[in-house]
Amino acid sequence: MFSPRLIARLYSAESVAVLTGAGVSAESGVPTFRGENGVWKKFKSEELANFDAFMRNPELVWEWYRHRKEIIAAIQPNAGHYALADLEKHYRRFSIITQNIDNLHRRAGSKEVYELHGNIERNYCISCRKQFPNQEILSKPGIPRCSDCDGLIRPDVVWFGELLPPDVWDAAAEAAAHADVFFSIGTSAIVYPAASLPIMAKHAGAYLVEINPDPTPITDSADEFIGGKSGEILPQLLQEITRKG
Ligand code: BV8
Ligand code: ZN
Repeated sequence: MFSPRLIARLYSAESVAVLTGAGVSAESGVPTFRGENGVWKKFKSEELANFDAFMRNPELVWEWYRHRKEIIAAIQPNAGHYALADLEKHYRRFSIITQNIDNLHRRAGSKEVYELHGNIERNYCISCRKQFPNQEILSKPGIPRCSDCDGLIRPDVVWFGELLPPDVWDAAAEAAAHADVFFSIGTSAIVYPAASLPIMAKHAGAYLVEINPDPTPITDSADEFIGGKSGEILPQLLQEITRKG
């Protein structure tokens, strides 16, 4: 399943970076965005994941996020998350750059995690930016309002048309630029600027590996494409590396 080239590269690598998308959490039961049962299917993304939609219809956007917060509160990391957390221990530098907002990498034990699109367990007031954890706002129905200034509370995620957190983006871009091996796992590679990271890494000299059941727009640029589910492939990769290690 893994080429001798990849194993040799992983064996000699100092620095590894991994971009993950919704596919890595699919086997935990988190619906992806663009799959057949994707969350975008019921709603169109422009109706939900952008600030104007939120200001126009906070009720609908909060209904969607309450639904997703409930799903995410009830699930566990899968074997793919745990394999990535174990792989981290074998490298001087191992960065997880995730588009996912479900916090599953950290819950699986990964330490260096860059959340490009925020975290659904965090919320903040749009007027005074006071932070609110889920348990504080999910207990009450309707649109959550700030206890200090009565401002609208929003999920701490990056919506379309919004800038990614500059410090997180800078750290992710730096990790991609210095990776000996860069993995793109479980992402359709169509949301920017996240989708530019695999190509940035390859141009900087990384060996680019894609893990996905289906090809994506970056598959042709990858040095290696491993077709299949991350929850099945990653534990086998860990076994291969630790066997040799
Ligand atoms: C910005 C957070 C700039 C909220 C999300 C036209 C061209 C190019 C770009 C643009 C354009 N028009 C607009 C843009 C920019 C836009 C963009 O890229 N749009 C796309 C759709 C074209 N980007 C932005 O707006 C970004 N901001 O650019 O700001 C700017 C500049 C100046 C001033 C102001 C601003 C912000 C983007 C972030 C949006 N937020 N989510 C939330 O989650 O509620 S995006 C959303 O999509 C999620 O974060 C998700 O992670 C992300 C990417 O989706 P994927 O993770 O890839 O998931 P998907 O379902 O698509 O794919 C799953 C994959 O897994 C599939 O390939 C499947 O085969 C695979 N899979 C399935 N099962 C498994 C599996 N793989 C492995 N194992 C399995 N078991
Ligand atoms: Zn406030």
